[in-house]
Amino acid sequence: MSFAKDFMWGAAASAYQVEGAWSEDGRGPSIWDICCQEGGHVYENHTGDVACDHYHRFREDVELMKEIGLNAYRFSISWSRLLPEGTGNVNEAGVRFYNDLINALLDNGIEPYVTLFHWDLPYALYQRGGWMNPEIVEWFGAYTKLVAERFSDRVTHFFTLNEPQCFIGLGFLSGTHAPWLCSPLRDTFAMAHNALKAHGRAVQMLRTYGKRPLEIGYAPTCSAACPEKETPEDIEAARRMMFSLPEDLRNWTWNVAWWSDPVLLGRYPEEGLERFAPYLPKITDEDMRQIAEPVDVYAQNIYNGKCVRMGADGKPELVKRYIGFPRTANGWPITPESLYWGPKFLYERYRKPFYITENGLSCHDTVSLDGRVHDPNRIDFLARYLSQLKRAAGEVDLRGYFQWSLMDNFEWEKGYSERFGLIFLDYRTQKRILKDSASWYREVIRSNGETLREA
Ligand code: GCO
Repeated sequence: MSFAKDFMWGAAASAYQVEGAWSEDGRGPSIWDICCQEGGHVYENHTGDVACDHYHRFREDVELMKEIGLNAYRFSISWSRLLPEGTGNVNEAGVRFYNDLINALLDNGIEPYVTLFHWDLPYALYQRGGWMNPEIVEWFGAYTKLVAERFSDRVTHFFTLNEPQCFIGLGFLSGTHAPWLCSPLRDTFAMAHNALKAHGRAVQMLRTYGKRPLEIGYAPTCSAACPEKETPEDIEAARRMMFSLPEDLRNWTWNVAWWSDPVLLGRYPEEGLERFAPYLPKITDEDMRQIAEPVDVYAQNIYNGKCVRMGADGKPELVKRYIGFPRTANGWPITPESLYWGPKFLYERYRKPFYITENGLSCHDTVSLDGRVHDPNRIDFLARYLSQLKRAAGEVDLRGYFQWSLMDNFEWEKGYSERFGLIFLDYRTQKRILKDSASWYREVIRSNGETLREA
């Protein structure tokens, strides 16, 4: 099997994780700025105040993207860099930064893919209720209108939200992400519904104010369900597990269907409407119409998956991982088949052209005596996963793949302790070093995946 001739090979990053310049040139604070600066939650109290200083070094970084041979770069816009209070006054210096970044990408033949929201909610809006306040739908709409007016003459590809499972689930259920809250269940369902409505409002604004035909998508995340054996029974068991809802309500956000059925199918899953009924906000037909504003593509961040077989009772059951199962530096399981079964099941259900918007791993990367960064584990991981994705290319309308991440960066509550990049960052000097995996990835891109083994 081969990837399509126009398949996009990219890498991804996000504003708070790489830009730094947290209060420079008029940028307003986000909840991550405030919640990190107060200390007490992030590894060694790291913050994104400086991060990779991408705000000042983006031209060098675009040169490195070109050296790697990327033909796409997925980045997010800092809402509070454009609108310091989240609404109202526009920070023209912020607009200038993103215009310069977009122009540098296009000048180097790299297609910009913009994520509108990658978790860095303007703190001023958080103070006004944030995702709990239904007004956020229009706040996000107005922000999107500004982005469309200023950038859609050159940017064609937009993803509205990155991983609502995380910014609601980790921020407000487990409390392991900013603003570190363990909110009442009903609040988290209300926030989730507002977030999905905000997604729909953003689609409407991009359609109305876009300056060219746009390709609009959405980037949730999942742990893909993979059959233990490729038998009809185990495949059916995995398919059912893939779209099931968690039993444990305190972990309810970790699912696919509650977040994607409304966007792609126009309805919440029946099972959830029944089980979650005591905690749900008022849901109107107008809400569902807005949430289901048609998108052009669907996407998913997939790092790993779970192994599933059909139980003797006719119900899907998880297969326990064997002792010594391979894991990445941050302990995530290595499951290459998740990049076949995930896209396969998601495409089967939602029938939209599909992107992998994030995939990659953290490694214990260091600079070796020869001054280079050898990361054989990343090369092996990517070779295995991309071979599986290539297998999916025969069944799924695959449009592109974004490696997480372009460069080592601020890994949320883990601070700078995890290294996911194709580019090594020496944070003392901001020196960038292309890792061996960057050179390996360049050959994969040049061959459009032909150098990859058949899965
Ligand atoms: C996510 C986020 C990224 C993370 C990456 C590694 O998927 O959690 O989109 O911002 O940094 O996935 O955890």
